[in-house]
Amino acid sequence: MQEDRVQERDYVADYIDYVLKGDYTRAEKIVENMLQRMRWTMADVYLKLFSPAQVRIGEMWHADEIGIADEHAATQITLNHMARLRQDIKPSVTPRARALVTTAEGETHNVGPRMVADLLIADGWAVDYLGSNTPRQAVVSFLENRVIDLVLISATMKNSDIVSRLAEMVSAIHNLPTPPKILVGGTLFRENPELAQEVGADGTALDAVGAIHSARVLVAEKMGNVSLDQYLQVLGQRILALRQDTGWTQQQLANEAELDRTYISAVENGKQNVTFGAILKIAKAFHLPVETLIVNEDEITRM
Ligand code: B12
Repeated sequence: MQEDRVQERDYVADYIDYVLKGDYTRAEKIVENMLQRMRWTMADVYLKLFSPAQVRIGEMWHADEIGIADEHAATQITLNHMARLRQDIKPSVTPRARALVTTAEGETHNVGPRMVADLLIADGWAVDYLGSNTPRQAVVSFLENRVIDLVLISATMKNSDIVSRLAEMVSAIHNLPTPPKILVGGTLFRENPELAQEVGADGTALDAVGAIHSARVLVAEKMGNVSLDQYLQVLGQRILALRQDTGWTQQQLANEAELDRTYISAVENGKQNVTFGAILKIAKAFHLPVETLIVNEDEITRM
């Protein structure tokens, strides 16, 4: 255990050394070693390798030990490694929900929010990532044109302008006709978690893994507002549309799915609390993967 921790520290030190020298390949070998030999998850690599390295490199710049160009070049290598790991994630066919990740207006620290966005993607979310420093009105307009379940806002700097603009952004988002939930995080909130409530957010979390957990909880709460009837309605309409596209009668679909015609009729009318077994049979009859028939909240709120 003690040895593992020493080893981890050594890897972080080596990784910092390589990225500061611009040695992408050796830095990549460390990442691969963590994933393959040490069996680390992507989240482990983000939190136990990239995060401490990023903090140390930033601190070196803040302490005048390296120049800003050295810091930028090193940070870019880490962002490239993250992009490479992100490429390996197979996006979910039926996303858990849709999230928007952004920073507070005026905030430029962008590695933390990128980590949060990537781990959400790995957790099966559809994610719109805006990077850093998007004006608050632009974020709100973006939300007006999309169905987003959760907005995650990252903030690092204590600057009072940033905090007040962030509170304004949160308030404008809450005033949207179908407001998404809002999670805030980053160094600012880690140091002062009560601030999350003060700016009007629905929650906060200490790190990117905590962010994923809180994101799931908030969206589950929001989903709780959607009734079973609404789910069944959307599912019924989807099955009806598929049947009509195929040119089948209800009886033909019933035969193919080995179900009763009256059952199919009730399903299409959103009146049947359909079992998962029946959904499987219907998907099979259409030669479609079962995910095609799983309804997510986006479609319900769009109705
Ligand atoms: C790296 C760094 C930089 C880099 C940024 C590189 C980049 N592209 O991001 C550089 C060197 C460029 C930089 C610049 C500056 N920095 Co700086 N920087 C840091 C440092 C050392 C680490 C930040 C970091 O990247 N951490 C690693 C990431 C992965 O962690 P994280 O951001 O905390 O994110 C994690 C969690 O918080 C969470 N999370 C993040 N976002 C979200 C969102 C949600 C919704 C949730 C739930 C969770 C979550 O998940 C992440 C992973 O677990 C911190 C000090 C520190 N020790 O934190 C100072 C620090 C943030 N910087 C600071 C300052 C002041 C600046 C400058 C303004 C300095 C200046 N005088 O110019 C400039 C800004 C430049 C500009 N043009 O705006 C101050 C902020 C002080 C304050 N509280 O106001 C700090 C705290 C240093 C200090 N002690 O004074 N900085």
